[in-house]
Amino acid sequence: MTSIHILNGPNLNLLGLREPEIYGVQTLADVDKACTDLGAELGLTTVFRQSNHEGELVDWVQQARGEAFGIIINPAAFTHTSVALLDALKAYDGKVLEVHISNIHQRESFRHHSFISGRADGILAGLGTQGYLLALRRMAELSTNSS
Ligand code: CA2
Repeated sequence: MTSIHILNGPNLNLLGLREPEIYGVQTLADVDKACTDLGAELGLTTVFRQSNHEGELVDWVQQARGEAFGIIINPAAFTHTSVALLDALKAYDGKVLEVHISNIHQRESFRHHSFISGRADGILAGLGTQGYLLALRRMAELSTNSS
């Protein structure tokens, strides 16, 4: 089975518990379950992880080498700060899709720049948690058609 690793950055463990006006009411566990269910329909296995620690996310990106067809990543605040995560993703040879629940371009100017986008094969922002599912559908498409 094709494996997709879904990585989530700092504070996303609070999803659904705080700031529902920005991030919605679904918890990260809800998103994990929705991804597992859709993945099963699409013939993909999903590994869903969250960390508040930059180094741990870097380790997980490195671990995905040779294990995962693709990485779906919401780097959260590390989007705007992390060259380390960018470098790890550049060393990864599979597909990378960057997801943001909110539309980062409609928010404060410091959220407008992403270090990750230069490596991402696609970017989804402002689609709520549905962005994860759309990214998964895109991974299914890429794994069968490669374009
Ligand atoms: O829109 C997104 O998905 C973000 O990646 C979320 C990050 C933010 O720093 C990015 O600019 C955009 C923040 C994740 C924190 O998530 C929370 C969820 C609920 C309550 C508090 C934080």
